[in-house]
Formats: sequence, C-alpha cells, structure tokens
Amino acid sequence: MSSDELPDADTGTITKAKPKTERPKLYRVLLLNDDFTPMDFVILVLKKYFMKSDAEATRIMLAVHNQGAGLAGIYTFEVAETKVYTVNEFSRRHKHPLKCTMEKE
Ligand code: TYC
Repeated sequence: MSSDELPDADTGTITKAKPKTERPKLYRVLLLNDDFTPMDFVILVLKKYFMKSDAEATRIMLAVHNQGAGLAGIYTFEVAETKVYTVNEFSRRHKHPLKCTMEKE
C-alpha cells in the first residue's frame, strides 16, 4: 500500500486519498528548416497559428533557418496535434515544403 492509499474503516477497501489533479503532458511544436519556403511565409505562419509578434516570429524563423529546427510553442497533446495538422495543411495548400512536427517535452 502506498502512502496515498487508505483502507476504509468498515470494508477495508483501499481507496486513493490523494486528490488526482495530474498535470497534463506537454508537447513541443517545432518548425523544420528547408531550402525553399520563403522566410516571409514562415513568419506569417508563426503570427497566424502561434500568436507571435512580428519581432518574435522573425527571431524564431531565423533560429530555424540557422539551426535546422525551432520551437513554435508548447501545448497539450490535442492542441499540439491540431497545430501540426493545420500548419502542414496550410503549407501544402500554398505549395511550400515547410514542415511542422511535435515531440514530448
Ligand atoms: N531556409 C529558408 C530560406 O532560406 C527559410 C526557412 C526558415 C524555411 C524557416 C523554413 O522553417 C523554416 N528561404
């Protein structure tokens, strides 16, 4: 029996005493560099889907351009999944090879 498990007085049933408010797992959403997507398009994506300012979007775009990948944001699983899907769809629709991925924090 772990410290958060208490036996019921009458039945001896073991129940968890600790209120369960576990923190959700978080996921990093990344943009990947490529040779063809215009810099302005990457900045637009960061502003449109990740709510970045012009200055912050430019900083992140240049970090991706120079280092190969860069952090667009950190979200819960379903939000991260939706960002990845929406950004990849938006890039495909505009015929740019920009790729967005996610990884566990
Ligand atoms: N490397 C691209 C260029 O020189 C710009 C770019 C930046 C592309 C970031 C993708 O995630 C990216 N046009």
